[in-house]
Amino acid sequence: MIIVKPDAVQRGLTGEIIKRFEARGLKIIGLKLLQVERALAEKHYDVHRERPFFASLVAYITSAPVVVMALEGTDAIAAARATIGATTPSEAAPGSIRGDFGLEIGRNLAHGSDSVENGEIEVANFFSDAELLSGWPRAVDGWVFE
Ligand code: D4T
Repeated sequence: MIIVKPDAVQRGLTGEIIKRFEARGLKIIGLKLLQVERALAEKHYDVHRERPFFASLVAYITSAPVVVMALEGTDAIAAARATIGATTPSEAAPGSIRGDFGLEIGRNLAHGSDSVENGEIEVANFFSDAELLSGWPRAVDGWVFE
């Protein structure tokens, strides 16, 4: 589960960010623009509820539209998180989304699930079953997956 966060949408980086996951071979099975409501933001970041940055994190993610994306692929979690880069953009490797476009942790452009289990929970929080096209036959699959 990927979130193109409000700063990335506002900066016109949505296409650039989607492009990187697509080019890597990850398969899009869900994609939409929405404004995250406070209740969903608090649920999404529930593990950080007691942290001092929780309020600003919720304010940030609800501040403008986001683009959410459900992806499938080999080692999709590790691949997507490497494509996004380290949580603190000033420390993220050049070539990663955060390393190429960001500086501050509070404007770190994109979210990627940190486990398959959390990914499935997050996808269910953001998408209905009808909005997901798992298993659609992509023409290049045989050239991406062995
Ligand atoms: P997300 O969840 O946005 O993909 O980020 P990460 O997986 O890379 O990082 P995380 O879960 O540790 O943090 C979630 C979110 O909280 C913000 N944050 C985090 C912050 O503003 N200050 C902090 O000190 C930390 C640790 C940034 C990402």
